[in-house]
Amino acid sequence: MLGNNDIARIFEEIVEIMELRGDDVFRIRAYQNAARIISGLPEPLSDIRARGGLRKISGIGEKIAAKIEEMLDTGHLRKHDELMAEFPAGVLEMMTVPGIGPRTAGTLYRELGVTSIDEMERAAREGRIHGLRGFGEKSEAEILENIARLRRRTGRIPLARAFPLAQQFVEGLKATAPVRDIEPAGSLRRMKEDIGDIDILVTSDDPAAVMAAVARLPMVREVLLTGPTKTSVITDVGLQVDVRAVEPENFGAALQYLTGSKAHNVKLRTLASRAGFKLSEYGIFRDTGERLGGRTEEEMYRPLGIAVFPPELREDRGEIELGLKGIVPEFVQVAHIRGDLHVHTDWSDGRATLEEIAQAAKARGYEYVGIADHSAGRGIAHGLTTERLREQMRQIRALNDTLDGITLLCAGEVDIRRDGTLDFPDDVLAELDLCIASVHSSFTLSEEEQTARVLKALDNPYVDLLGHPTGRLIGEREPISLNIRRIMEVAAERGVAMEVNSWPERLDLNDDQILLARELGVPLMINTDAHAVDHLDQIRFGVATARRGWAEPKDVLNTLPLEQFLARLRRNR
Ligand code: DGT
Ligand code: CA
Ligand code: CA
Ligand code: ZN
Repeated sequence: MLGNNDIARIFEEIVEIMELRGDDVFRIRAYQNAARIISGLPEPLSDIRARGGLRKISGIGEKIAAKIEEMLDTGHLRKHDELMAEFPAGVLEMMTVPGIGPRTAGTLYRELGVTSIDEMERAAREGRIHGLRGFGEKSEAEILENIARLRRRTGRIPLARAFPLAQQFVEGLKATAPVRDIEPAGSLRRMKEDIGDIDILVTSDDPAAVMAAVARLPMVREVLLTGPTKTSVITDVGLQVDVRAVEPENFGAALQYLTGSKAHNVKLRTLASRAGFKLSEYGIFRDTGERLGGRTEEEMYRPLGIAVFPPELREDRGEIELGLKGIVPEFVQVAHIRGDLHVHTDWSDGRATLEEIAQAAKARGYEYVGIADHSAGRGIAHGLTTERLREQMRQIRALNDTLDGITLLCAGEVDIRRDGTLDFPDDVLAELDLCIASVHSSFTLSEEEQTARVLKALDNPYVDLLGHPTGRLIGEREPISLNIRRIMEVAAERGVAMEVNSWPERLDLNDDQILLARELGVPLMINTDAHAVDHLDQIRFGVATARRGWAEPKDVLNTLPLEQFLARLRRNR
């Protein structure tokens, strides 16, 4: 059963293809109006039809009404299918490039056989466009420039950058518009590591006022579209934000729908329809049309006998099956974390002093915090020599005597050299409370060499934790080639923990790898890799990633009280 959004989208695609074909503008306009009207309707088209109201919607004529009926009955539209078959899908996508309208896209397709943005870029680079009628060298250069602009605009953004932006929207709208409920949905609510666009859902007594307020927010650079219940904007960092207003009694339904993921929704809807229910962004219904709920997310799942899983886990990785049994495990939360073990200070490349870190950790309710400055092999990071590390350990132990309610641990982030040996001698490693071993160089070794290198490091009996195991930097550096399963098997066997590094560009291990680590019995630690006091708050991104990997408190060593935590370290086992 298609919802209003689906039907509006189909009409929008018809408009795009008719424009490509050069069809009559008046015929096109009918579809354009239909899409706009439908996306603004407060009620499902199926309901409107059921009470005979389809043809009474202002602006919807007989022809459009019949097409809506066809879509409601069959799930698709013949005319749409036929039109879609006329052009490769990539040609439609070409029109998402700023400045590329249907006329340009159509010409490039017909004259040069160009069927995608990539091919369009290549044609412009090779100078094949400026010979065509109506195209000069200037328009060719503009095409390249606009493709680059689009790439910047549609590039996915790391969660940690999108997250504060969403908060600014929420705070900004609360301050300037009459919002009641307001909640980010989509991939941001699921805390996915990168975000395509931000989806925000609101209820209000005056949705139009909220829509107007969205366009006035200071971080908005461009308004893409604005209507009575939906506004889409581009922010100054190039990220799109969609704000939708819904009726309060539909809030849970819309939140559930817009949180997704798509895979979770598709599975849920299939299951629902087999059991004689229908789910949409307007609520949960029986086949007879009776509405069972939709004010809260809980109301959407309860009639199906499925327990509600936290948003981070809604990726169709087994949560629906487990929810059907009524089981929702308790997943790790920030409040479970009793200490951050990977913190840099001004002894190496960090900014804060030992005292500042101790106080900041205590203020966050921690019991312990691990000072993990770099070893000397990492020239760029003012790494510690053996002598300096011993001096730091003396100071930490002296400081602990003066501290109340927080314990500093002597950790150390020792470099794994290219040959797998470590940067500090064993007798120094033995004096630490805990040792983190990390790769910071030779990122391009083959999988065989890289795996052997890390396994060699795990041979050292003092290595308690493998730091940011894959070394990836999201959007900057690929993960090193590792046989991660092999590494995990060895880590599990020896009781070496693996890190969930919360640094926004790292999130390393990632969610999939955390799932694997749990399956293989590898203990985890969630740390921030903080280089300043404020970075300690980034723990939330590591915790969210761990939740996406289904981690429970028992899987995460630094949820344990100090004594038990120390007892679980490899060196003390
Ligand atoms: P993003 O924006 O690419 O980071 O990822 P999402 O998950 O935020 O995706 P988005 O913004 O395209 O759509 C928001 C939610 O809407 C998505 O999580 C689930 C729902 N949704 C989107 N497309 C479909 C669909 O075709 N079927 C169903 N059932 N739900 C969909
Ligand atoms: Ca989204
Ligand atoms: Ca979206
Ligand atoms: Zn590191």
